[in-house]
Amino acid sequence: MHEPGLRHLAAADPTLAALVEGEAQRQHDKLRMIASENYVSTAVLEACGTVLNNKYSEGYPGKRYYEGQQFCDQIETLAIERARALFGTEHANVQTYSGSPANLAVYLAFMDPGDKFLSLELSQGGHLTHGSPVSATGKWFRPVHYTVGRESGRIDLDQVRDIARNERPKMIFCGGTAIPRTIDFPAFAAIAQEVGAILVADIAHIAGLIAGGAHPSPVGYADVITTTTHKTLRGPRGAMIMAKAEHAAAIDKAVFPGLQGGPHNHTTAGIAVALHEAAQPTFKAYAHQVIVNAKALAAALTGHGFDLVSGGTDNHLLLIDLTGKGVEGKPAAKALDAAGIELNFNTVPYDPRKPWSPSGIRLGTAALTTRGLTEQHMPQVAAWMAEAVGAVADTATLDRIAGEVRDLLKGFPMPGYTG
Ligand code: DSN
Repeated sequence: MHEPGLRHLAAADPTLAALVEGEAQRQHDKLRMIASENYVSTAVLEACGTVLNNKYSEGYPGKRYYEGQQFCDQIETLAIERARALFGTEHANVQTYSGSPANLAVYLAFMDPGDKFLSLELSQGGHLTHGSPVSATGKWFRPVHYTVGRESGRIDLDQVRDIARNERPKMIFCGGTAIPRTIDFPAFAAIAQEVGAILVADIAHIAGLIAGGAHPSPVGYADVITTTTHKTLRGPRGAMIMAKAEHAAAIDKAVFPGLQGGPHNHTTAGIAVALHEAAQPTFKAYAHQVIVNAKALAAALTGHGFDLVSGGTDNHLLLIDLTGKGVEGKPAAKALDAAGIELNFNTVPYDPRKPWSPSGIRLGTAALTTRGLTEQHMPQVAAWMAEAVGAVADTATLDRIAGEVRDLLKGFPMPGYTG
């Protein structure tokens, strides 16, 4: 059963309540390995489901356009202060609705239409909002891209420097959605400084690892840091922008009134709770275990003949080229889902196939680590994955694996679900 309970929802709208209960059960029974997902705590769920939903708060604490902010001001201030303390930043804006609006706000703060910026191309591990041609950021601004090495699968900082020197971008993005290796923030900062660009670190995927001291921090190197709050950071669906003090006014003005109206106070409260949780010693242990698990899984998958982009991982994320397995990413992802192992099909660098039917899969260990799985379980996870990918049309095998996954997960409680 879902926790907090859905008593009132079940009475008012049994159809919807049943769907939510179904999703809770699904999340409990599956090995959730979508690299950008996690399980939030029951405390975060409670904070997000409060009367804070009822309140408009356009503006910022102490300067609002609506009355009645006696508590919302304190809640937002708490979230800001916790973000600043956890990451050690001078400024934090906790109002952006999610990662894409957060990045858009950064463009609004620093760029004019047609201005040039440098980023990792989406198909190489970047993000839609880092200048993909289908994104407003690719239509309204002029992206130039760096890539990863064809053989190494890693960002080539000499190439980044060469492009930056030739193109003189106004902004440089580092970070993305499918980067299994440590981001060298000092090197990016040196390049940005040399060409007079604003350095933006999009740490959406690794924010929790940074907060837990398991990945180097961009603080002190990047001018601006954007992050979602719901991936390794294990908070609600939302985002934050952190920045050096000199950029605070530009960022705040871009978020409100530049792009958004009222902040979602219930989400702000959930973010405040998640930041408090992330400041505890147990979260440090969690962040390190995420990486231990990812490395153990990488080693075990390599043993099963999987081809990992860059040869492994430094963080929570694995990107796998399935070409050598003779299976495309999408049928593999669907077979794995049927086998109780949830991940996403994904392009790999230099993929000859298209994003809707790419050559690879992407997975991460943030959620299964929240459930309590350790490196001891990773050889079994890899064995299930190898068997499922080798049996994409064999429903009986996939069903059997799904049952084994369910059996294993019975021993690992899920926040938000009481069984
Ligand atoms: N869609 C997110 C991810 O899965 O990485 C990024 O926005």
